[in-house]
Amino acid sequence: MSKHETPRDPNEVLEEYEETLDSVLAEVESPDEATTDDDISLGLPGLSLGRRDFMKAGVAAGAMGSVAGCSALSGGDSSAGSQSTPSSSGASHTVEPGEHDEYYGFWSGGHSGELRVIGIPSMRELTRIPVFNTDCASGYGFTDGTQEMLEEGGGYSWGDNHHPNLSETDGDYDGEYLYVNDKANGRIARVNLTYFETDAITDVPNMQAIHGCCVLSPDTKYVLGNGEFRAPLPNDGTDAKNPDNYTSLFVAVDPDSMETQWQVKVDGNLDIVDTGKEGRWAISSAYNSEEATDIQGMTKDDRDNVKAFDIPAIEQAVENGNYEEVNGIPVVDGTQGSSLNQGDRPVVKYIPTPKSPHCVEVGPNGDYAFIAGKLSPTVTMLDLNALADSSDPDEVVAGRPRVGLGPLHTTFDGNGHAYTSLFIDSQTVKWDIQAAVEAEEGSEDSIIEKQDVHYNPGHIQALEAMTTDPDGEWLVSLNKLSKDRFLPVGPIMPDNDQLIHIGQGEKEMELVADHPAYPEPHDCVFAHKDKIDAKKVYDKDDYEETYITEEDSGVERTGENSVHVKMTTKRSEFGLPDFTVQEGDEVKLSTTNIEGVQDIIHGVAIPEHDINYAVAPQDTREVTFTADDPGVYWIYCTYFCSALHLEMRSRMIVEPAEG
Ligand code: CUK
Ligand code: CUA
Repeated sequence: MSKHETPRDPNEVLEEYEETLDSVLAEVESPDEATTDDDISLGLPGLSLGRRDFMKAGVAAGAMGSVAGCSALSGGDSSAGSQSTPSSSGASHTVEPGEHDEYYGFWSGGHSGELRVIGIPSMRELTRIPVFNTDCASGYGFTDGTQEMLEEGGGYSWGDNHHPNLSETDGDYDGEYLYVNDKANGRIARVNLTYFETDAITDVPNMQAIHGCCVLSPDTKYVLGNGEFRAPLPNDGTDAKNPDNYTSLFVAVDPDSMETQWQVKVDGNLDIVDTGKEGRWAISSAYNSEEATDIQGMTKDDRDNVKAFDIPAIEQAVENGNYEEVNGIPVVDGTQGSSLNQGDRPVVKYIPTPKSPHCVEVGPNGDYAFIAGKLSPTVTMLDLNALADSSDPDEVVAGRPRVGLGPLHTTFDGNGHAYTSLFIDSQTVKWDIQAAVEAEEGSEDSIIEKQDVHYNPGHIQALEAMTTDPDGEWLVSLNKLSKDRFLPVGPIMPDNDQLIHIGQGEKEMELVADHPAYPEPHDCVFAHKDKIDAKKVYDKDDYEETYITEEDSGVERTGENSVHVKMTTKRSEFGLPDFTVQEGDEVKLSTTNIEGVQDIIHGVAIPEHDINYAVAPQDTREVTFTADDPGVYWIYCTYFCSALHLEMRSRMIVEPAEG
């Protein structure tokens, strides 16, 4: 059934909204918060909404739906499937067989620890890049270099990546690197976009959760990270039971060396971070200014302090020696009482903002930071140009439109519009930035339209929205719940990434596709395909490993109990049909794929030794293992490389130790 067929009865729509609200309430249960006839509690202390507010939101959106004839209130009946839907605007996201997408999308994979590369507008998954996880298809985490990198990067077997960021030059993507945080273990990783592989992981000292993560515009001077969890500093057991002495840190990591440069300690929690376009301000959202350790305490106050980090002022403090060194890292005191915050150039400005605000996105021209209220139905716009001279909310708050319930993230089309995800309303709201500046605080005047999404969106992202020059056209809503949108696949359901056509902002939003996502993307970032130069064959000059030729293939004894086995791979044979080692030998196996042809990958699997890895054309990979048990072990190729792929084998013979 087409979503444009029958306009719906407004009463029915209101009823549906009531039901949605009830189910939200059931999910956020809180037995002590009584629900009265007049007030609806979301089970979060300090937050209650008049039932009338809720009705009003429904009616307003309903009116818009009937006037514009759009799908704003079509609710669950939208027929947009994972195939292309013929659309009234003529927007098609179909990419014909053999054609390429226009944009790369880089999706964080949440607690799967990986990144996913998705083509826009087709939404086809192109590849996955293991980052904090291990991956047996590529051998990431099993080969010598990658295993060491994970080991030195903390030795954890998983991570929780949320915020992928592309490196910038002059405020635009330069296609070199992608940086992503590990919220779980306080790490930042770098992905090389020439080969689409993780090449560095930094385990940042003194921090448990690095949640917000961004690069400092316009030239990626630092990768910045927000410590979310407060803990004693140093966290060595001293003062463990006294939350008054816990602290949160903000960190700057060098994008080349990936070494931690400095940290700033602040009051309250940090959450998400984005920077202005001039390299001075990093704005962090925050919750728990109450510095509590439970949910009641964390949500008690009506306002939390958004923090504006003055990067040059912090650098100056470090240079002047105004820091305390903790675990080798200079930690600058950015708490409210710090002497560094008393003069006319404080290192951190505190700006009270309603209420447990979740996100920060700086708009395209760098004038405003948009801070979504989460527990307040508003987005607060900070005037970054006014920030240098004041942190008085009356002077730096440029606008505060009321956008709807549960605003979490905002994105931009580059033509004066902002799009905010509404977690509780399950909508994307499009609004006019200038109108919001001119309107009263709390006004809905700037709202242009609302589009239902399914369901409960977190991040939304439009094409190149984080650059100085967004491209518009497509927007993706990353919805946390899919509920009834897909065939049931057991109780752990996929998320639902929805593609919405926005044009250049002149059009009505149109929902075009649903795409299930494995748990759990949080954020994504898009780059035009021309900005990324992905190589199809390795350049051996880029690597230090010794390239192995067919003549090099052989076994070299390197010690009483160690051997170095070198062999090539090509269609359809390993450089050694067999090789012999002694029981107990430590075997270092180096393999080079000597193919020069793109897309001919060979895999090296050694049964019963827990080894499998891929070698791409012109690449060399190494593994080290112990040959514990005497016997014959067939080594076979795991990538279907030729008609004689099954015959592509070698034998490792492990001779019993003497005596
Ligand atoms: S957070 Cu997940 S929905 Cu890490 Cu950007 Cu807002
Ligand atoms: Cu080489 Cu299959």
